[in-house]
Amino acid sequence: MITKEQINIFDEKIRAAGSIVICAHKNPDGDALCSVLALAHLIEINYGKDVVCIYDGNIPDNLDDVPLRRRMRYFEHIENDAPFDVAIVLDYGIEKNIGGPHKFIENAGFIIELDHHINDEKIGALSIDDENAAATTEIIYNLMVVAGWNTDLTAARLIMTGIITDTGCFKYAKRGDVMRIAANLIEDGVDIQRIVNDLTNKPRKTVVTEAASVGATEFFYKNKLAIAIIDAAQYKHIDGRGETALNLLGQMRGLEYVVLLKEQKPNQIGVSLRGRGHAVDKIALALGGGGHEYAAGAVVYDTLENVKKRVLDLFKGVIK
Ligand SMILES: [Mn+2]
Repeated sequence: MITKEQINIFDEKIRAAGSIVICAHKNPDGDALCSVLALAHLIEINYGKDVVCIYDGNIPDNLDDVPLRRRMRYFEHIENDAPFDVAIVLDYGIEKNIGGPHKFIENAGFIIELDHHINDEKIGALSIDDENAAATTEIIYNLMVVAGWNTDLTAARLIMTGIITDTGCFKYAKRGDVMRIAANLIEDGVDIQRIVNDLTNKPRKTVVTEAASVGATEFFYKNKLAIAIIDAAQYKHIDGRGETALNLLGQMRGLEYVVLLKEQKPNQIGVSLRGRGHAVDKIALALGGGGHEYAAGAVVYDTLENVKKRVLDLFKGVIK
């Protein structure tokens, strides 16, 4: 529930701001990127303010066709002469996920956060969080409605892209609310098929590399756990999390858990975890990461071999 008081503070801070910056977590996914762009766009059309949209890491190629994508600026290209009056942090989970933009946040005059991750240490002086929201763009939609903002098709497409990303195209939707929002967005003119086509438009190398890693997958614990590996040489061909590999393995009969280990650099392993009706968030936490119940991840600073051993040990206690 977004309260009148939250809206009033948001309104007052944005009206008074001479400069506004927005960011989300490092290596933004569809929800992180689209929340940044949707909120920046809505602030611009409703308050007439310029908003600086920044990111750290890499934006996956499959988000190239997202509306306003070109507005995203790499944080190191920002000249920070004076601190921003207002910083807005979206979809970030925990503070260290923010990455490079953190320096602009901590200097800012006022910090606002909108997030759907479980997080007890909030960075925002104003927190418009909702752990039940399926996506951060769902919170932005609710803010827009409660505040009575003007909107347009660009904002609607961005909000829908965030929802489609974080619900795995509605597969993980747990509440009717997100479906009702999606229904409203369709009536406002959003074309779901076009968004899904744009999001699944990957380079050949990416698909072939991810498929090869699926082909070499190892299975453990009576074939309930799959571990696929993308080594350093393959990593440069994939883009983002390795969704193609995760989705393909996620279709396998009898499988309960999917793990994808990505050797991002020597001794830096990205771990993506998916549970098929089984929770993986606690395993991600044990690895120093986080995420959602059935889709979570971590980055572990160790060798591929050691990380694989740790993952196997953690699942040993979980799989019956
Ligand atoms: Mn999200």
